[in-house]
Formats: sequence, structure tokens, C-alpha cells
Amino acid sequence: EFGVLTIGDAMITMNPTSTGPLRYVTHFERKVGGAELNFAIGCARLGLKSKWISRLGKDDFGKVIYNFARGEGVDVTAVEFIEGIPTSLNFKEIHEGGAGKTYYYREPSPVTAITPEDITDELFDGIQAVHLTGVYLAINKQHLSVARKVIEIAKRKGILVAFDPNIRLKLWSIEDACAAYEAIFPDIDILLTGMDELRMISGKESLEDLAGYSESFHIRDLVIKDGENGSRLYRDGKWITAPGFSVKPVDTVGAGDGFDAGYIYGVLNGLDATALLQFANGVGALVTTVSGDNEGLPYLEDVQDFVANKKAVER
Ligand code: KDG
Repeated sequence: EFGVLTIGDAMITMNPTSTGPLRYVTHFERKVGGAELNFAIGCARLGLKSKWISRLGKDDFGKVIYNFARGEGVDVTAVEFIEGIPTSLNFKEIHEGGAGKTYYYREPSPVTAITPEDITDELFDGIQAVHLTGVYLAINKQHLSVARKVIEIAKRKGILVAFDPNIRLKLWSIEDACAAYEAIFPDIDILLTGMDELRMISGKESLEDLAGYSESFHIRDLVIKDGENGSRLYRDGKWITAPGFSVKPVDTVGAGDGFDAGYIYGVLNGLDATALLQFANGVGALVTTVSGDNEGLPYLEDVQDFVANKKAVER
């Protein structure tokens, strides 16, 4: 059984029960979100051992998130409740077609209480891959030093390091984001990114230039997610592509996190490049078909059947 480790903020996510501008939405469903927790849940559903390092407010919302994560099979032994900072909140706006926007109430976030000293070697026992995202880095400048500690231990132990920039320009500027990303890119094995996002970060346009950009950091797998258009992988000097699946999206928020979980699952289980992209595309597509960030994350047999077009998901 392979193990993955991630770190980040989670939040109570108020999911609108109707589409359209937030100011006209009067009803919400109380759900749970957070990019890294979505990833951790995705990994757990696929059968990986999945550990999430976090801090929650010592309040009822913190308990909701903790119990939810634990119920999904996520290892919450590195999650603590802290005094004085409330659990983060997020209101979502969903547009016709499933595209979403987020409005945060997370300043400060409980995860700012995590220091590099909290990142100990023992957390990495039984772990084969760590996954970091730019959301965690964006929340507070000090988080770069925590991320560096995670990466340093992972490298020392020969653990794969994956990173998703997950740009959130509501949380920081593009200049600050790029400076933080480029500080860690040289240590990243797998970069999971959106096409527009990578263009924004690198200032490059063509596939050739994007590949060159990632090669300059010695990134092993450059994985570009392009929503319904599918995804592509640059590895060993070659591009491999896989088309997207055609689904009826109702809520696309969290699809990228699901894709990342699928990709890491596939890498750990030795899928070849094409199967890997198809599998990750399948996970991402299924996430969009259900309302909420993580409710649509598939179990292993669901995504296998979906990718093989067995329709079992509709039974
Ligand atoms: O990737 C999904 C996230 O956007 C959502 O869960 C909220 O973590 C979140 C964030 O900071 O955007």
C-alpha cells in the first residue's frame, strides 16, 4: 500500500444551491473544501494511504472538517485544533456550465500556526509521494519555509515531490507567486499545472518553450491540465497527450485536485504515460459531475470502469 502526504488549509465551503452571482444566492449547502484536503480525499478513495497535515480552529466547523476527513479515510493524526483563529470559510459561486469562483474568509488561517519544527521525519514514515500546492504557499509568506522543510525531508528519504501551483490571485500577486514557485521548482519531480496558469508563470506560449522552461528546473514530469480538452505530459523529451472525457459538468471546483490525486495514484502504481493521463483525466471529469469540491471523487473501480467506458458509474 503506497502512502502520500500533503499539507494545507481546509475550510467550510458554502456551496450555492443555485447558479449565478453570489449576491443573489440565498441558499447554500454546508460542505467541506480545501485544495490539499480534496487531494487527500481523492487519494484515500483510490486506495492510497493518505496523510494530511493541517490545523483547524477549535470550533464546531473545525470538528466538522476533522470528522469529514477522518470519515473519508484520511489520516488526521497530524491535524491539530488551535485556539484563537477560527476555521476558514469559503463561499462558492457557480456559473451555468459548472465554472466556479471562490470568496474566502480565511485571514488569518489556522494553518499559519504550523512551523518548520512541526515537520518531523516521522511524518514521512510509509510515504512514497508528497504533494504541495500553491494555495498553501499563498496563505502566508512564512509557509515557504515549511514547504522547504517538507521538500528537504522528502528528498533525503527519496520520496517523490509533486507540486500544483494552483494560482489564487485573490490570495497573492503573480509576482509573489512566481518568486515562491521558482524557489521550489528545482526540487520538484512532478509539476501538475493548468495550461493558462503555466503560461502566466513562465511567460512562455508555445509547447516547446513551456517544455524548455520546465527542463531548466529539471522537472521530470511536466503535466498540463487543460480541462475538457484533456491533458498532456512532457517526460524524457517527448509530449504525450490524452483527450478529455465528455461529461455534463455541474461544479468544476476541485477537478484539478482530483486530477492530481489520479496522477499520483497512477505514478505510484506504475501506469504508463498514456494510461496515467487517461486515469487522471477520468478522475477530474468525474469530480465535475457532482456538486461540491470532493463529493464526486471516484473510488478506484468507478474510475477504472469510467475510463474503460463500462458505464458502471451509472448503475
Ligand atoms: O481546488 C479547490 C479549491 O479552490 C477550493 O477547495 C478552495 O482551497 C481552496 C482555495 O484556496 O481555493
